[in-house]
Amino acid sequence: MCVLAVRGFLAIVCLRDTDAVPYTTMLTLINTNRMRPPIAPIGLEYVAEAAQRQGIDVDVLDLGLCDDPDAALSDYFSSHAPTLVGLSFRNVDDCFWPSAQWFVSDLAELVQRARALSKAPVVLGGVGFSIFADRIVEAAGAEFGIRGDGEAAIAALYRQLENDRVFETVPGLIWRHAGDLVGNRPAWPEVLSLPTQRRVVDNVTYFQEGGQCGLETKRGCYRQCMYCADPLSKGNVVRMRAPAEVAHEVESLLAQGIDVLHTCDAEFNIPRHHALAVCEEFIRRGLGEKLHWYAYLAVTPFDAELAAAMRRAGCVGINFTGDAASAEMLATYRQPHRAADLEQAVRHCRDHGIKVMIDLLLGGPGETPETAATTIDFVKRIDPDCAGASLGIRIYPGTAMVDVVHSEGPLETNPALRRKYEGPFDFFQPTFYISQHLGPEPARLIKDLVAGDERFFEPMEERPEADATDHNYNDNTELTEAIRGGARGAYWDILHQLRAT
Ligand code: B12
Repeated sequence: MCVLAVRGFLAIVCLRDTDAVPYTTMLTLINTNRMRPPIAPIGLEYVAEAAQRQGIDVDVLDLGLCDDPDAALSDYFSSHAPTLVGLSFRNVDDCFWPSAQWFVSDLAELVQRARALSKAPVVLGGVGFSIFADRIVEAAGAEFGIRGDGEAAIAALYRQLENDRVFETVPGLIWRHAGDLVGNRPAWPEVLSLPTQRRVVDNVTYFQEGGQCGLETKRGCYRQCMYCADPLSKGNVVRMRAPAEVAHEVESLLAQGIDVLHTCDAEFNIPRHHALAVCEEFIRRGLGEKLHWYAYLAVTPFDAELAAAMRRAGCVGINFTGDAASAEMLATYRQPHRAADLEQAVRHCRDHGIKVMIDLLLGGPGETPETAATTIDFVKRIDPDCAGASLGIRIYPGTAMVDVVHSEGPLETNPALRRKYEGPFDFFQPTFYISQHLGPEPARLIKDLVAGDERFFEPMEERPEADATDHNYNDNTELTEAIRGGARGAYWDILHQLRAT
């Protein structure tokens, strides 16, 4: 393995047995995510290691850690002629109203740039990418895209490019055939095994600059929350890793000095038995004493036994997908939990010394000032450490949210729809739903309901001058600086601690 420094950062990692031989046949994987604080490209890392296990020479060019991505690309391609270039595209947009930043144009520029520097075909992949796969392949002008899990698919594509080009055999592949885009079903293998050392990406720098590193214990979600895109990118069947494999990965990260983690599962406790098994394995290996970790959880199933096991296994913070506490809005969002479950969940966290954050989704179909007040007042009373008062639902094609919006009449005249782009409505671009019943200044209304309660992360107002800070993790200077100053943990916890000082 060789590591090359690009302008002060470790940006290129080559996975080869020897550095001496000039390679012309290889797979180059590029991380395109440059948000700050930086999040390590765990998906790209799993893909790189899987390709390497299949005997493919892999380079990882990490633009997330470069001062000057353009120069890094030129430097790299001046001495490398890969067979295939893969770009990971994690965030299609920032999913945050009213900033509504969209990154597809940047990706298209990058694809152009790669094409100018290399003859290799370009394949796109990633979690955000998988939600809109066809549209992004088209918009970015790439030759290929892989929707869903990338581990098996990337090796299969690479082999087909070297051999017979039978693209129908590559899971999740999108390609051009006779001028049209065609696609295969994604690979969401039921048995999920990801043996990994976590040394392909410079996780140590990501830890220092990003405050935590990611870890997956499972993929996929069978819940049917009306707004959620996870089933589109990860499938609707839960696929679980063996707890021993997960624990081994934690040990590899600990060996690098990385001792604060965040799960990358949709919800850690679905299913509960697997969450418990992972915790028991961590406890058995004594990891709970060496590690702090945070997780996203559904509000149910959660009980004292799971809370106790999570704490003993090193969990220090849980972010619950609360959405709402009003019965009407919970039903609208298709959440199986009730307000009382939310109260129980907070109590279990308190009893077991776990910090607790409740993510709310305000402004969905049917939200009124009364339902919003019910939710906010209830959350104040049950007293979590923090609550994210997000306002506005990003509408993803292929979710039930789209059916609801269409059932409300023509898009053009629907007062609930918010966007920053011109022309016909297109949910490929960030389009948000904020119930019109919240009036002309919904963020103001929510802020009034929050009434300065510091436990809440408030929504942003549409008037740009109105907000000094926010809890958008896209280019968040406050967070980035705190992490540089030594803060570690989930971003809500870091922001919460900053407020307390
Ligand atoms: C955990 C998480 C977080 C954590 C990250 C913690 C950490 N240390 O990793 C935190 C809370 C920090 C976070 C923040 C944000 N997040 Co987030 N996050 C997730 C979550 C739950 C998991 C992502 C993940 O790592 N998955 C695990 C990896 C292994 O999977 P993967 O990346 O998909 O990779 C696989 C495939 O995609 C593919 N693949 C990946 N790369 C490549 C490359 C090639 C070439 C190929 C062929 C294949 C391929 O193969 C991989 C292995 O099979 C997802 C939702 C979800 N369930 O996936 C949202 C999600 C990715 N987040 C999202 C967003 C919007 C954000 C923020 C922008 C929010 C904000 N405004 O603050 C920030 C961005 C932060 C940043 N710097 O990038 C959105 C993106 C959707 C979109 N509209 O683009 C998602 C999908 C949630 C959602 N539905 O809204 N997030």
